[in-house]
Amino acid sequence: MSSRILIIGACGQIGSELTYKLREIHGSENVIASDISYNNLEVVNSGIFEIVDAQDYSSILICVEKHKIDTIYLMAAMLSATGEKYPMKAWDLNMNSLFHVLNLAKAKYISKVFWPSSIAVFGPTTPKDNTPQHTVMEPTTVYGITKQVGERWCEYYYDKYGVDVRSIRYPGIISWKTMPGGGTTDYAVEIYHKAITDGQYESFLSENTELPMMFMDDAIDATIKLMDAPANSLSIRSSYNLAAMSFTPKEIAKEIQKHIKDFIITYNPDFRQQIADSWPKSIDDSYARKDWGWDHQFDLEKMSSEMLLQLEKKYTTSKK
Ligand code: AKB
Repeated sequence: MSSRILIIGACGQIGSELTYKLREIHGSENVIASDISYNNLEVVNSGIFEIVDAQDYSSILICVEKHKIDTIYLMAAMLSATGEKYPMKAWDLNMNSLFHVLNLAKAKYISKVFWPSSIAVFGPTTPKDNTPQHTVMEPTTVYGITKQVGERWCEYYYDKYGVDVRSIRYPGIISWKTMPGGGTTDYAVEIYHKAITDGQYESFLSENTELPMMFMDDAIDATIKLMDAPANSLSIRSSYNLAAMSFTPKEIAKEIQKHIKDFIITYNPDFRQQIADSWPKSIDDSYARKDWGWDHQFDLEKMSSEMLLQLEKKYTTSKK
């Protein structure tokens, strides 16, 4: 029998692409997309869509019962930059939604949960290079605090109640279909759009700020691999470190210039610089590679070619 899947936060950057991929694998009728509003019409019109408020237990439960859901991907969250502007809202959204889904699993309405964590769980006291799976974690953003606390609760629900919850610490995710919103790594998506539309980009991070990043196809592949892995192969029930590449604004600009010769980058760091400075430069993801066979496909060069090709097509079609 195919899984019956609910994606909460399906209109967002990762949720939207996860919806498309899971529908390819499990069939459109088995994958229900949901969000708080109809803010991504491509997703809304692509299959079954429900309005679900991630902060309202009964809103999720009604949808779970109506569609006989057994697996939830909880993709709704407030990210690092927006979280600093609205600390209590970030805390409420990120924590309430997680508790609701974990409690649904504890009460056996569903049997499996995916919940994304982030490199934001790390802080200024964490070793910056090749950051290990188990290390000092003193996050300084509200978003990072919610992710670190969330990881502890995931492990707790697994240990105490046998809840099959699985998680990845995503690095910055780069994609061309849906824009990210409110993150510190968003510059690495904006830069490709601006390269095509304006031939220039003003970076809100300084030129040598190195951060761990990943192309969307790899992020989706990792998520599905982790969810498909046999439960007894998983040694981490908090959240897995995951890596593909690391680069700086200067390095990504250089790569873009190979395709768009006259592309210009300027730097005007804002409050997000401090957030980026608190995060690792690179990640050791050997547990993910050993436990469930993780391997990335995209480096900076391959990702840049794909981003520019797809965005070029997208902007040309939208002009017609
Ligand atoms: C952010 O920048 O807040 C996110 C993340 C690294 O989790 N992209």
